[in-house]
Amino acid sequence: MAKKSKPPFYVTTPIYYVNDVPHIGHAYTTIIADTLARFMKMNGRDVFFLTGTDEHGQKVEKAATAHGVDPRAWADKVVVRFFDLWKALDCEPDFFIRTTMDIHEKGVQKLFKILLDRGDIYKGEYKGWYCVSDENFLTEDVALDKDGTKTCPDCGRKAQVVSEETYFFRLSAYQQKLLDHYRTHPQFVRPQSRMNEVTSFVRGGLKDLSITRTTVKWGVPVPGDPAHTIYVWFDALHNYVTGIGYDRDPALFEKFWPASVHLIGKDILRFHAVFWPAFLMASRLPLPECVFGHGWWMKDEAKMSKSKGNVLDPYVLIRAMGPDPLRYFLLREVPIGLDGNFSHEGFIHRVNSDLANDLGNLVSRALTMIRNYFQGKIPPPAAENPADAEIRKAFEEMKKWAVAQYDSYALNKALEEIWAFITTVNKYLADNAPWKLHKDPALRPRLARVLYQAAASLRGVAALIAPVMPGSAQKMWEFLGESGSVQDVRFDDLAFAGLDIGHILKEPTPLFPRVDLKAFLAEEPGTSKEQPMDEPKTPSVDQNIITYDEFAKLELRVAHVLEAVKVEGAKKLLKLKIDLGTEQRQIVAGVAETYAPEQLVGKKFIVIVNLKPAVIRGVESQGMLLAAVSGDKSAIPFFEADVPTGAKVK
Ligand code: ME8
Repeated sequence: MAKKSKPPFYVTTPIYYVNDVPHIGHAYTTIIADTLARFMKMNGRDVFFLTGTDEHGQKVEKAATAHGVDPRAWADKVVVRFFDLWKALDCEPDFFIRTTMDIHEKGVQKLFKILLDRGDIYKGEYKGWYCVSDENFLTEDVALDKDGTKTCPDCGRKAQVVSEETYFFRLSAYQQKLLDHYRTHPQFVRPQSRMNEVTSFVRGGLKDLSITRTTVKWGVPVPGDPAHTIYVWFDALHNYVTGIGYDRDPALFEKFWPASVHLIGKDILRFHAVFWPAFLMASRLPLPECVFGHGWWMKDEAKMSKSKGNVLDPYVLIRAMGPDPLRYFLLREVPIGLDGNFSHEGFIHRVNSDLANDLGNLVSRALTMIRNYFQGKIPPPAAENPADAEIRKAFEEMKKWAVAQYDSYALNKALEEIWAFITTVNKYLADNAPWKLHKDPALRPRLARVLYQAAASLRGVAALIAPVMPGSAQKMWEFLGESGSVQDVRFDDLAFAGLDIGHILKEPTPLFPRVDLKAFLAEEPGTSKEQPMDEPKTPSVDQNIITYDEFAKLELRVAHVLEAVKVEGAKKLLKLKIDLGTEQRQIVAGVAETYAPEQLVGKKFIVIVNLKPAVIRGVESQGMLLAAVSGDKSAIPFFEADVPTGAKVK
C-alpha cells in the first residue's frame, strides 16, 4: 500500500524591525524556525521557511533620520546585518521578505482594496493616545497618569494624542467569530496560557482599528488615496501571505498557505492572534494552524535593553565556538513557551557538560578505538548479547520519542531524550570496557560488536541532532564514513542497523572543545563592544556551600613562572611556562590586560593542577592560576615568603 503523504509545512518568524541590529532574542526565534524546518524536512514533509524584515513606519523613519540618511538607505544597510547573522547561525530560510519589496507592497495594496470594497475598511476620524515607539494606539483601558497624559504599558514611554482622518478596519465585527475560532481550534494559540490571555482580551470587547496614517510618510500608500499610508502592522502582518506567493505564484501559495506555525515572541501576541486572523477572515483567506508565542530571554535575570548595555550580541559566542553550541543551548535550556535566563556561566557549563563531555568524548573515544583496534574499519561483529540488544532497543525507543517531541515543538524534550540515550551509550561502553576486550585476541568479534553498537548509536544520534546542530551532525556523519548530507536522512527510514559493516571511518577531530570559563570571560566581554556589560556583581559569599571533601578534590600547588609570552591574536591572554617542582607545564591565563609577560617571570603563585586540560585560542592550557577578577582587571596573589616550588596549598 502506498504511504500516505504528509502535509506541507510552512513556518515563519516575525519580520524584524530594521531600526536596530539583531540580537540574541531575534536569533532565538529564527533558530527555532530553522530547527523546525530542518526537522520537518527530515520527517518527510515539504517545507517552506520564511523570515524577513519590517522596514516601514515611524520607528524606522526615526532611526534613519537620527543617522542622517533616508529610510530606504538605512533599511538597505541594516538588512545586511540580518542576512549575515542568519548565515553565521546556519539558519537557511527559503525566502527572505522585505516589506519594501514590490511584490509585498502590491499584495498589501490589493488586500487593502479588497477589504475596502467589501466594507470591512471604511474612512473616519480617529483621536487617541498613540505610542510612537511601538507604533500602536493605546487601548481605552490604559488609565491617565497624574499629569493627564498616558504611558505606553508595553514600553513605558509617554504616548501622545493623535487626531487624524483615518481608515478603520471593522475589527468589532469579528469578536464573536474570533472567539468561535479559538473554541473550535484549541491549538490556534500555543502554549495554552497565551490562548487564555488572548481569549480574555477578545471577550473584553474589540473596537474598530485605525489602519492608516497621514502623519507617517514612510509606508505603503493607500490605493487611490496616497495622502494616507497603511499602518505598519497591517502592512507587516501580510508578509506571511505575500512571502509565499499571494497574487504572484498561485501554485506556491496553494501548496503552503495556510501557515503551519507563526513563531513569535509573546510581545506581539495580540497582533498575531487577534488582528491577523480578523484580517484573514475579512479577506476570506484560511487561517494559520497555530500562532506559537515563545518565551522571553533575559540576561543575568534582567531585561535586555540598550540603555542598560546588556544586549547580548550573538557574534561574541559564534566567534568563540561556532553556531552549534548557541543553537543547542537556546533550545535545550528552556521549553519554548517559557522565559529563559542567559548567563555565560550557564552557557559554558552546558556546552562543557553536554557537548564536550557527554557527546564529544563519546565520539572521540569510540571512533579512536575503532581506528586503533580495527584500522578504522568496522569488522563483522559477534552476535548481539542481551546488553547489546538493549542498546539497539533503547535507540529505537529514543528515536520514536525524540521525533514525537520535535513534531510537537517540544525541542528541549527531544534533546533530553537524545542526551539520555547518549548517557546510556556511555554507560554501555564503560560496562563493556572495549579497552580490556582488546587485550585478548580471542575476544575480537565481541570487541567488534561493542564498538559496532557504539558507532551505530552515534550514526543515529548524528541524524537526530541534525535539525539543532547541522554542522556538528554533518561532521559526525562524515567521521562515520557516511557520504552525502546527514539531512538527506528520513527519520522514517533511520535504522540502528543502517551502519554498514566494513565502512571506513575517518579520523575524528574534536567536535566541541571544552571551554574555560575564566579565559572565555577574560577574552569576551559577553556583549558587543558598543554595548558595555553591566558592572560585575559581587557574589554573595554564603552561596553554594561545599564540603571539605569537595574542596580537597582540587589539587592546588605553588607554581614558579619560567617563561611568559602573549598569545597571538588574543589581547587578554598570556601563555606561561611553569615549574611545579616535579614537572613543567604550560598554562594560558587571561591576565594580559593587567600584567606584562616580564612582570610574571620569576613569580610564584597558586595553580590548580588537576583541572582537565583545555584548548584556549588554539593553545593548550594544563592548569589554571588563581586570581581575583574585577571587570577587565585581575590581581594575582603572589607568595611573598620563599615557598618551595610545587608545595601543596590547602
Ligand atoms: O516586533 N527574547 O519586530 P522586532 C526572545 N516588526 N525573543 C525576542 C527577544 C527576547 N529578549 N527580543 C526580541 C517586531 N525577540 C515587528 C514584528 S511581524 C509581522 C512584525 C524576538 O524587531 C521575538 O520573536 O521588535 C519578538 O517577537 C521579535 O524578536 C520582535 O522583533
